[in-house]
Amino acid sequence: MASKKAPRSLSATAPTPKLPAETHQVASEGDPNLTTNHGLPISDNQNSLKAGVRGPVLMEDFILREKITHFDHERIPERIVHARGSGAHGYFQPYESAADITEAAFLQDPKKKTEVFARFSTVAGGAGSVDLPRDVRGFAVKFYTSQGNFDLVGNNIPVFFIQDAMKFPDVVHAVKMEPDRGFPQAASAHATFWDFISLTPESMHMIMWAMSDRAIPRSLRMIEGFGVHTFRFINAEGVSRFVKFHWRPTIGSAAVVWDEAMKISGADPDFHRRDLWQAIERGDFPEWELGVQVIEESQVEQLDFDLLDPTKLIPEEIIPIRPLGKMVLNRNPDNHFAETEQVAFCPSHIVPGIGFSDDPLLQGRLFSYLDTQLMRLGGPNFHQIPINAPRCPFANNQRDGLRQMHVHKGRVAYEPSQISPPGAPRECPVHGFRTNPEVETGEKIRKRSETFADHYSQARLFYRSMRPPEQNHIASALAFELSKVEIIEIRNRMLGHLGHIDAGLQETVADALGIPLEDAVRIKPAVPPRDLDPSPSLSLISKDPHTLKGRKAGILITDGADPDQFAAILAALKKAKATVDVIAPRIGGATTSDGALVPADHSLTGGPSYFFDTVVILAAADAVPDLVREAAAVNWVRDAFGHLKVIAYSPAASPLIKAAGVDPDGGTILLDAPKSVKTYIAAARAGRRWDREPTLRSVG
Ligand code: HDE
Repeated sequence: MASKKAPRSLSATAPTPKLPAETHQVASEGDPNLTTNHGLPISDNQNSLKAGVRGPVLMEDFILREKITHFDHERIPERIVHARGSGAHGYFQPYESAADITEAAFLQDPKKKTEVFARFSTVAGGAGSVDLPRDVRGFAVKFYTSQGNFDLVGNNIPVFFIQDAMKFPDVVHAVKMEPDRGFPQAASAHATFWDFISLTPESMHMIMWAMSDRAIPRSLRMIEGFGVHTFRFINAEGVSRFVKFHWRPTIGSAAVVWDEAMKISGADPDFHRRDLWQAIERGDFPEWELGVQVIEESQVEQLDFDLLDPTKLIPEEIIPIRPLGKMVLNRNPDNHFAETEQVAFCPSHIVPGIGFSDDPLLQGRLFSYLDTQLMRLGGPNFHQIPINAPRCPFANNQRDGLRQMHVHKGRVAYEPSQISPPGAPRECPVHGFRTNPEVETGEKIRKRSETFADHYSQARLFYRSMRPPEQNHIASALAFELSKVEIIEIRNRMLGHLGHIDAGLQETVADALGIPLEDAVRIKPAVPPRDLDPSPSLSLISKDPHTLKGRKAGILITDGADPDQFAAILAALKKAKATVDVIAPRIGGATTSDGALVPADHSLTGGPSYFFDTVVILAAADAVPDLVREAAAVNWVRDAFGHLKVIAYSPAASPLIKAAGVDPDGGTILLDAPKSVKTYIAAARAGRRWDREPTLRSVG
């Protein structure tokens, strides 16, 4: 901050200079002095003040005390849910005007970009937990529109565990680490979660999603996002329609397999955060298309469920998604704490043209988020933190409070006023936000609507819309999670629910758990489940775009490898738009047969094959015996095969392939001819070898 010279004398006619507008800016680059927080230049930042070089530290050391005190206060309460998040800046741009359905300013002009900040998160774990637990992912976007901030605070799953906000603290307490023992961290595989779930039939649809591959995404760049609740769009004529928000990644969605997720969590707890950061740094900007399912008021009665029930979705096959525009994330945060940690999303932040529905879960959220930010960010001025501040002008008569950063001028902080200066803030009847005028009647009552009572039909719809590998994964996930529940009655009760979803699923899980089917608790559904038409658009495998774009290949290379083969593979992968990392037995790199050094991105132990979507092994005959003896090398190949990846290998690497127990199939490509590079790329593009899975795992 540029220092200003103090006036020599102060008098009634020469008032003290006023504070510059941005007094909270940190020092600029041209001002290298290290100072205390109060501007005192510091002469020594290495040593505390002591009585003699070997003597005690003096209480007088106000510089040490200021530094340590600040440090002691560097953490704020973490979010009770969604504590671990990764964020990025970017913009949203509409494809065309959506004026026919909404007057929201940011959806009118295809030439206008609106700044956004997105934060992706896991739900159950703490801020320092891992990126790849089985969990829902938060997908929150703040649009800094010309009419104020619009926060679309969604998840990567379109439905939720519960129907009423009253149950939220319960479901969260159940999934979080158990309060007496303080574990497990970031995991739903424990008794309290399944105890609650097995007594909460409305959660069954969400459970199918949470046990599916959606809960272990390959990358944050590849998750879909959903507003979950039904919202409203209102156009300039005041016509209101219901909408459901959808985000679709333009590179498609993909997941890891469970064994990979567990291994990645150990090898790189920041797997997703790093991936997002690196993609943006290299200019490979993640993109999502925003769309809405639009439901006319007249269509509501035709739906076979209640639009206000957040445990239900509308299959795209019934109401297609209307694309609205694209979000591009093109800038990493400058500071994780200042931006990603302090960003405060509130579903109540909406703009003219968008409205709420009476979904009781949404209604509860409208209260909860403001309340949590007051606590988390220390008071009512959190909107002044740069990441939260609207980019459009904002003014009102709210004043003071903890952490007030603005120096409001004048004597009038109210309205109406005869003496307020010209330009003082006034309400705006024309452009201002107006609540959609809905007629509400009814008795005051604590009761769930009967239209919310069908808890199994859509769980069944989801399960039956999955392809066989995806169904197997759901069964495996249920068996894994329930195997961690030591209370037999809870397992048996869950089995009872599964019977209402799908008899085959119930049987597979019972078998995997080693529980006789007769032990399943008999549960009487409030409404008997129905068979709905499957929705293929819910299956990730059915929608797999078969691309290497945005995917990552790992090339394991040894000394003496063929440089031409390396160059050919590298070029082909890059042409297919994959990112490539090189792995060598040692981090110093590998020297190919022509004496050139290929630098390594990872050593063998630092770059396990589960970091990559597809792998290549380019080994020279001399180097292979060492690899075959090396557990890390054998596991590298064994894991790649076990995780259903396409593997290409030079003929000399065959003994390693054999040592890893690989049974060659269409996904193992021997690089024995120039055209085999092409074969490899085609196979890698097709993605995981689902046909291999039944040969490797009993459930999947
Ligand atoms: Fe949240 N939720 N939530 N939630 N939620 C929070 O707000 C809450 C729900 C979601 O990256 C908290 O700032 C209640 C559904 C995301 O900062 C808290 C209910 C959906 C994020 C809160 C729900 C979400 C949060 C914790 C039931 C998907 C992270 C810290 C009535 C549509 C946003 C905070 C970020 C965060 C309350 C249910 C999404 C405590 C009471 C449904 C993505 O206020």
